[in-house]
Amino acid sequence: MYNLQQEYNKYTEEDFHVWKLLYERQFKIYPNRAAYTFLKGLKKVNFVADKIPDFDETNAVLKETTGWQLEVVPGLIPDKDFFELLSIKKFPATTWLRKMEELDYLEEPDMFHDVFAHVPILTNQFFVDYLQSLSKIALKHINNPFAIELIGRIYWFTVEFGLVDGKRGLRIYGAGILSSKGETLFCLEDKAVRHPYNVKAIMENHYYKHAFQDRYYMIESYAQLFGSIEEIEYWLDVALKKYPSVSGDVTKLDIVLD
Ligand code: HBI
Ligand code: FE
Repeated sequence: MYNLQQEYNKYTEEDFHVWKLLYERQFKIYPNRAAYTFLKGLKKVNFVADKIPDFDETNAVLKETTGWQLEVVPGLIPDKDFFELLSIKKFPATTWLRKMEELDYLEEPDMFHDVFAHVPILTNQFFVDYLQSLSKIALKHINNPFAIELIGRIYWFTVEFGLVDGKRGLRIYGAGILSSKGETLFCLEDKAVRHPYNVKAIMENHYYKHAFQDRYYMIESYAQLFGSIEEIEYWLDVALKKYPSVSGDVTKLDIVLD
């Protein structure tokens, strides 16, 4: 699709320094915060502080684990391309790293977000089956911005900002949190608002891209996530029937589904 390669020999001293800094800063606050499945996956894909991951090596591990592969993309890509790649078990990933002055926040996801934070959980079969199934629902409605917004909310509150409250206690699996020091600390504090995973509630309310989330949703397991695909299709159909012709900025739209 994009026909891009990771050009490993082009990484600079600063790139390696940024990777190491971000890796160690996150790893230090992960105990009792990052999900067990994420930490297990991090070991499996063999990400370390002193080495920017080589996609060929990462792809070899993913191939033999869940069969997924990393697909190099230049940055944010259109929803159609994004979901098409996920539907064929390819995870879109950038290969460039933020600069030192962007350490704490950057507009677009860089490789630290796409790879360090998103990739380890691609070793979990329930999670990748959920991701692939969700992308297939999106492709069925790819020309309906309202439907894509609702699916985008589900993606946002699971893949990017999801929490899991399993047998080991409350932990983080969402990549948008795991790649951010501030939100990794904030989301588990008492002042953060947390609800049990709820497909209807997630679809009904808009979200903010550039601030800590004003609510988080907790799954009990990745099996529950994969098991919620039918419910996602159900509530999406309810929404499309109740709001047959939505126009304007859907990203700020709050709806009522029952
Ligand atoms: N493109 N590269 C990239 N990475 C993303 O996470 C991404 C994207 N395009 C669209 C998108 N995410 C969101 O709109 C998803 O909800 C589809
Ligand atoms: Fe992301």
